[in-house]
Amino acid sequence: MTTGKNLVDQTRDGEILILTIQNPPVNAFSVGVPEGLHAGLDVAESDAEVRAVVIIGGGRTFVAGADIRTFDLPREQSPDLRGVVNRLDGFSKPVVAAIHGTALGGGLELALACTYRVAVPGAQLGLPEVKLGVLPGAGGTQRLPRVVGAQKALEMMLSGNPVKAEEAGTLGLIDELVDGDLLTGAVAFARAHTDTTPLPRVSEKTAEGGSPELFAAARDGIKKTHKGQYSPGLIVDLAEMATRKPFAEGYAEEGRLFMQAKDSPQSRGLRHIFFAEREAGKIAGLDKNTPQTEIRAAGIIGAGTMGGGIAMNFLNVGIPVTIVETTQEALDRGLGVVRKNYENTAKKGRMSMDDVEKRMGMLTPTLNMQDLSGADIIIEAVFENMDVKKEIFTRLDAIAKPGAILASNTSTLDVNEIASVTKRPESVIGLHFFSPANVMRLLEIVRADKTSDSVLATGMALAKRIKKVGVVVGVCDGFVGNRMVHHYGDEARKLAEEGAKPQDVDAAMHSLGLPMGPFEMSDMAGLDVGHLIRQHQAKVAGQPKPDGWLDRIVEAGRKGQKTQAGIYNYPDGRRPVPAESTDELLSTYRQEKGLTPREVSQDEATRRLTYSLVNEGAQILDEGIAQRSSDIDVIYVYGYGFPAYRGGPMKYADEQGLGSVMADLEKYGQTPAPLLKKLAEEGRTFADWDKEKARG
Ligand code: 3H9
Repeated sequence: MTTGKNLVDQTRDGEILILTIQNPPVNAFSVGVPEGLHAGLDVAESDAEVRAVVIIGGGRTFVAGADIRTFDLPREQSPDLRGVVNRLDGFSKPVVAAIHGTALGGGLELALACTYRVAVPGAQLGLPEVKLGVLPGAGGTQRLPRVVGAQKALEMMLSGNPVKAEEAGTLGLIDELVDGDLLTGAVAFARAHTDTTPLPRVSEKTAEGGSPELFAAARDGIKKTHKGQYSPGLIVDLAEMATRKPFAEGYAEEGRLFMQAKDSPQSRGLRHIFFAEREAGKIAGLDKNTPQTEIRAAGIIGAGTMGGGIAMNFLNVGIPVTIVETTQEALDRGLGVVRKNYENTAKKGRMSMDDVEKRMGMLTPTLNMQDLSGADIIIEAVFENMDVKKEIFTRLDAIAKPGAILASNTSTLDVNEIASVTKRPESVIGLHFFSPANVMRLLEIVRADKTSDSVLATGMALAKRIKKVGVVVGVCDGFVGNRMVHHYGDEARKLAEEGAKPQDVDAAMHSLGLPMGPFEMSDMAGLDVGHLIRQHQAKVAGQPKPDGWLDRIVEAGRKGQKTQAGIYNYPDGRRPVPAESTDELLSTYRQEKGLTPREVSQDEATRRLTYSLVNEGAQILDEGIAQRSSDIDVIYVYGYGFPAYRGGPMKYADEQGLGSVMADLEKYGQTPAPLLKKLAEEGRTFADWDKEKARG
């Protein structure tokens, strides 16, 4: 396609032609890049004085990959990376790829088609396509095994993780590590190779180490690491071809399979999450230059599982933490757990014992809340009780220094009410971490009515700094994630009442790729929590004591995993085994309530459960509790195990078509939320709604 667009600068250093790709921020291979490279190669071909070419990225990086945004375009409008790669492979003069920042995906494929590669220390080289549900589609599956061997190539392509230039050097992936200025080094390297004949070509090499056992093990491995996913198997097949077939054959097959993978719903789901995660960091209506509080020291109230886990996030990035408890015993226990977590990581070889001590050395335990007076942010992480939280915030108001951020890790309570007991509600925010807080990447950032822009912006920046995915949510019972999960749990309970076995309800969600179904999740969280809430709500409303089948399970002393018995039995502590007692209890319950059990198909269970999430999600959007439907997807993928390759519940609904989602909701007796109904009737999607809202 000719667009007239050219994103590549041409300059000369004597007989070396320098092509600089200028497509900030990451020099993605967009329309205008191939045009510019071809124009440069035309010059190199026609000008006898040009003896070699250097391709380099302008700004902070080499090419970070094909432009993912163009994957939805028709083929003829897409930037033709394979065209450039083909030309480079047979090019008559040496071409040197000069790499800094990242050479990822199509970026590394571009470099692999060049004659030579040089890089600065610290540059990263990788083929992350698997993370987007595709496969390297511009020769990567055929060239990488020919350079680094089949085993390392499989490892890189299946993990998607890059290697640093230093390691790339030992693998033969780069020809020289450049100390000092990259362009100067690359030009010197090119100059030293102008007379080399014949020019080395990766496509002419043989891929080493491709034993049948290696590929059999890889096929076995991906069943666990990439369960239910489509592209990893194709990557293994193509890597095997690289070791067995002529280059041209494997390359042609790669091109065909790339298009197939790119057009799969799994890739659409993963691409959606890639952009959704980045979008979630943008807060509508907030100026980019909003001043932020510098976080140099943190305070945490509560050294339980949550408080300890939260502390670890700060310690991991070098922010010292003061942690407060009410008794020495609780403090010792909490610190013991943090230490043990770090020591376990050290045992696995992922950190040194020195690092363990360094981190523990930055954690100051205390029984005196007054010791929090120097903290820039204080996070309360005590149990969910409004009175206790209000008391803590009243005290904090008197202790915390002016400008300090006062955060609550509440998962359900009204942050406005908590803020109201302070004289500085603008400094109060909710930071809802997910358990285990040192592992789970999601952070719901709760914006209360009076939270200032600066505090909100600091909360989002802090999320990034402690390597979480922050999503802004509004105040309501359960915020976004738990509010939706509440409806999901209700639907699961109803399915069991209607006749489904709990393990079949869970299996329905496994079939969608979730590691846990709703009942396994309830058992893990503890059934007593919901039971206590229901009892409390009934008491407040003056209603009789709740007597659902889940209440009966708790009353029988089965609180979930922690008592080794809940909806399931846990003979080895962790693995759920269906419990006959639950079946009997359910059967008695149905009889008492006059419910006639019926067959519930897995398909019905999957739809009802998933759409209960979607329906509440639509309501949440309508109320402005979430900024965009893609934020809800990020929450469900990072906080609740919804498979990224399905794109999250809202994207999943878009893929099914909102008309069919609405029809199913009605068929199964749920009332579609007004927004869902409206979009369905107009033939639109949640993604359309997000776009429209972003336009204002
Ligand atoms: C591929 O190459 C297929 C080929 O094999 C075959 C083709 C035939 N495209 O992450 P950041 C945007 S598949 C379009 O915040 P960082 C990103 O959305 C591709 N846009 O920065 C964001 O936009 P905004 C294989 C892209 O410094 C902005 O750039 N490559 C792309 O934290 C900044 O990004 C990959 O999978 C792209 N490829 O991280 C690499 N990449 O400002 C994907 C980024 O509007 N990218 N953007 O929100 C990354 O992993 C990270 O972005 C990177 C920088 C590490 C590069």
